[in-house]
Amino acid sequence: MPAPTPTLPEEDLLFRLLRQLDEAPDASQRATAEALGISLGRLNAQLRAVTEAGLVKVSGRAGPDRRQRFAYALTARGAARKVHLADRFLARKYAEYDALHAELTGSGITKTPLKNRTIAMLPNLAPIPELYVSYESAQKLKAEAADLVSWDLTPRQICDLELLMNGGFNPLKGFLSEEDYNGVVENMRLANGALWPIPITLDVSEDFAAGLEDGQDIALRDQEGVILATMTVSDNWVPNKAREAEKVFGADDDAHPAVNYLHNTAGKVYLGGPIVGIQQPMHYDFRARRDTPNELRAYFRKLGWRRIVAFQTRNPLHRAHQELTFRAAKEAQANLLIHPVVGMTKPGDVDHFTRVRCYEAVLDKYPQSTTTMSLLNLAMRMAGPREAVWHGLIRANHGVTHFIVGRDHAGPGKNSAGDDFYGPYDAQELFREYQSEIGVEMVDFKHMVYVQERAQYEPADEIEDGVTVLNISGTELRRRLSEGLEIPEWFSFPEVVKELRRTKPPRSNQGFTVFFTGFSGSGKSTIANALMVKLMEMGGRPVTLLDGDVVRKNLSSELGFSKEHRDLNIRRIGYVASEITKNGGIAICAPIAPYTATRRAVREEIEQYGAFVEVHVSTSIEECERRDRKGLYKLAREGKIKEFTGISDPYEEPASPELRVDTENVDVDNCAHQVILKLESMGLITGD
Ligand code: PPS
Repeated sequence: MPAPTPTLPEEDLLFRLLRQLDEAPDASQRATAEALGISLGRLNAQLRAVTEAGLVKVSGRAGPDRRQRFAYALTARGAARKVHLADRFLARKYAEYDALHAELTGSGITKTPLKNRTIAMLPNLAPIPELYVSYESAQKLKAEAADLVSWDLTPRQICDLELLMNGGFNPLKGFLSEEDYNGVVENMRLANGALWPIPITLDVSEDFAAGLEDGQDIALRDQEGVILATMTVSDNWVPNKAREAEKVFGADDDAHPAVNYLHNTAGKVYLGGPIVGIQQPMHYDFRARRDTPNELRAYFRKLGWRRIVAFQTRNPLHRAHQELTFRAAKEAQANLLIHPVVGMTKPGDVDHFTRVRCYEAVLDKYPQSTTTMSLLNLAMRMAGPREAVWHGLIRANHGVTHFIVGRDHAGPGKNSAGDDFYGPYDAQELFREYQSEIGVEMVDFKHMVYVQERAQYEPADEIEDGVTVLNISGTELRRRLSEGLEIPEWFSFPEVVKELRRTKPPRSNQGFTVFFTGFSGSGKSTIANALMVKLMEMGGRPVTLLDGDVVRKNLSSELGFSKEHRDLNIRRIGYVASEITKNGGIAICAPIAPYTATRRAVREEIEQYGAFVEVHVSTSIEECERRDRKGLYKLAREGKIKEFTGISDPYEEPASPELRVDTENVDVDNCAHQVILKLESMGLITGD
């Protein structure tokens, strides 16, 4: 007769068994049974059950004692189950805190028997569940994971994973399943009804996804190959990205940075499944300023902070921000948490190193012990209203009670028709609607302006007519910085301005890239060469020419002309140009670069460090073919060269380059001169 299928032990025993095996895998069965307070017979039955359920792995071991013949170790699934059970235990305890709180304050009728109670703690300050396993399990999992298929996480996925693992994205337990994803996209809810506005998905390539089976464990690694987590793949699907863009970001328009990312950077397939956290991503910068949700909660408990208002930011703080946050804290009778995002923000933002140095300077301007700062490794999506709700949920997980939501919170800028994606107060409205579910109270941002007569900042809507109101917009500030103009003390703190100037010297001292694009034979290389010589004559900065042909000989000799290879070629050029720009040099690039999305990616990479000047050499295909300097068009027409740009392969014309030059009616010297004039007008080169 076959042995009856063992059933899994009830929840508490299962948790204690998994914990025991995890903490003391080498203990004898007798010691394990004793630790759990059950008989050896029962333990054996339970061990069979958990082994058959794939939660525990048994391996043989030589030893004198019969009962020590086996060693037990949690599988990745067992470790995940243990974390899940611990969460459920904590959830029960929170319910008990709530009941106790309700009873003591008379705010509810729930009564919980005293014997089930544990210490009372404000709910926002009690620990929240993380997805990490113990250090010992992590060591074991790391060794086991050597055999697993690995996915190398993208920078954005690393940010997401960190917040999944440390509880910042609580209640998520992994990357979204298809059912959860659909719920989030359609109505901001997980399948179980919990509020969650932004899809947290593991996007991968089709090739990678095709090799996976349902229920397979995979290793998630950082860019150096360090294993951060394992994931049990429960879902593997091709999402409808256009739908995601419409619903989550409000429009399927590539002008939105996250929509652009969705279509042009993210993989085609999504994987979903629970995560087992092994270790946090490593950060070498500002370590003392980074806190997990539980570390922040512990900090607030230690300092006795009960009400905390958080300020989310991706920009340097100036006087208006300092005034506004200070007022918000007073209004909410709360302490203040400056909680800047240092993961990924909007392309073109001031880098986080500079910003953190600026924040540190501003921290001194608040009354002592009222304010603290912590860095959040979030990858923003710039999703406006939905993002505000998401930010609120993340802050609730970090233990805050109040959250400042301003005008155009997490706004992505203009859409491709030149209009705003969202209304200026949409974010506040959506937040207000979901406030009680988020569990954090909104403090709405007052737009602060400087009143000259009273020499102070005041909310714009409270100012009477007839006084002089001063304001400097973000664009104006950038202009003043790039042209080395004065930034008045009423606008910012001298320490902040000094930091910004250190990072962003006037444009005439920064590096930049001139990026020519156009058909083969359009004259790109000739103009680029002339430009290089003119710039070298002026002196002051090193000039490097990355010509299409030359790059293909040196950097990209193994590449052909498929879309994939062209993209790779242009990205390599972009990478080298960005390094040159970062280090203060001038890079001149002259590839065909036929695809808009790739040119845009290169632009974004370079604009972190300096200007990107796109020059479209607009010679028509007919003229290029007529000139046919290299005889390639003839060969292309004869079908002897395949995928030839303009003949048998596409060229997407730039819609709004910084400059368009026409070689059909203008000579090379004049074209190069037009570029010089453009550079002058942008402040990149000066007469001196
Ligand atoms: S791309 O698309 O930007 O990667 O192309 P690029 O690196 O600029 O290389 C273009 C030069 O390669 C020669 N060549 C071709 N061009 C286009 N299509 C096909 N199939 C092709 N095969 C060879 C051509 O001489 C280009 O040189 P330029 O300097 O543009 O005339």
